[in-house]
Amino acid sequence: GRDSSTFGWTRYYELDEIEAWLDSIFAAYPSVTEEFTVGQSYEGRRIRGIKISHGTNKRGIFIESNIHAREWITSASATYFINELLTSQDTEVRNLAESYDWYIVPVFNVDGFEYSHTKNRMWRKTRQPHATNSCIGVDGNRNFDSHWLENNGASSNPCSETFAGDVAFSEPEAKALSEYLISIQDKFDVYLSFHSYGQWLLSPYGHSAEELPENYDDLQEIGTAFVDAIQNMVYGTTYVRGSTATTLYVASGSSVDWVFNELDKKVAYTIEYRDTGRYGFVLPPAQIKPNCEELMTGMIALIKKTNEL
Ligand code: ING
Ligand code: ZN
Repeated sequence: GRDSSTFGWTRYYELDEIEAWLDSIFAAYPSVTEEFTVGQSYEGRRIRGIKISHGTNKRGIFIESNIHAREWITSASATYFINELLTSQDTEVRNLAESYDWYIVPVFNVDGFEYSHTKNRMWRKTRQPHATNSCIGVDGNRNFDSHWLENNGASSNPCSETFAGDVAFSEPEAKALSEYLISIQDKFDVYLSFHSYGQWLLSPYGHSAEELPENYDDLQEIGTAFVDAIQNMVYGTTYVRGSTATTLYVASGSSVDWVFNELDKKVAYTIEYRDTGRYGFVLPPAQIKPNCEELMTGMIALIKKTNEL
């Protein structure tokens, strides 16, 4: 329902419901939350974010979620994570909440997300029409200006699901996020991009399987901590960690590669949530909570290991 007091994690919500819940969060936690605006989508929606901060000058962690419209588990995970940071009594979660400034964008591709709820459940891209082709939308995670359209992992065909756009940052959403991230670049040093599905924790690079980043070993070690922590939970869910291009596929122009390469944020990951293909993008609502519990456990381990290295 529209009443945000009934919000939970036993079903998926539409954009207006998520936004109403966000408003209720800002109202309930005025001293530790702050709203920010990334920018405007093609269709004119505001791309909203929440900053959660328990004091000044904490290091920041940025979470971008639902860049791909049909990956509904990602915004459910982001709202769960926000709720945990604000309400959990668990020592490790409180420590996470109070030791960092959190910047979280629960629904980044707002136009596509709305379209996936109202018209086409399997929609992935943005919703900006092409100038000359009747196909609509760009893959937001191929539109960033880092090795843009460099290889076969991104397409120059407007009808492709991985269309990179006619130029880098052709999409107002990607352009706005890049500008927002530049504006706060000295305030954060960890970047996470939420996707589904496949149960992977993916580090840079996406653009090349031949080239590995200089801190690859550290990224692998942090990844192992995340994967092991989740494996040891009662659900026994197996995640696999590795570089994006060597573990999943080559894909250039992603937000994570751009943040890693252009903003020099050397702890940057893509999380690919449940499952491994049985339900795929249409993950049953009964799996939302288990998936989110795995995120909490994995995140605690990931941040802990990042601080050790
Ligand atoms: N997967 C990501 C995609 O954009 C990815 C994988 C991550 C590619 C980071 C490149 C860089 O294709 C999904 N499921 O969207
Ligand atoms: Zn995705």
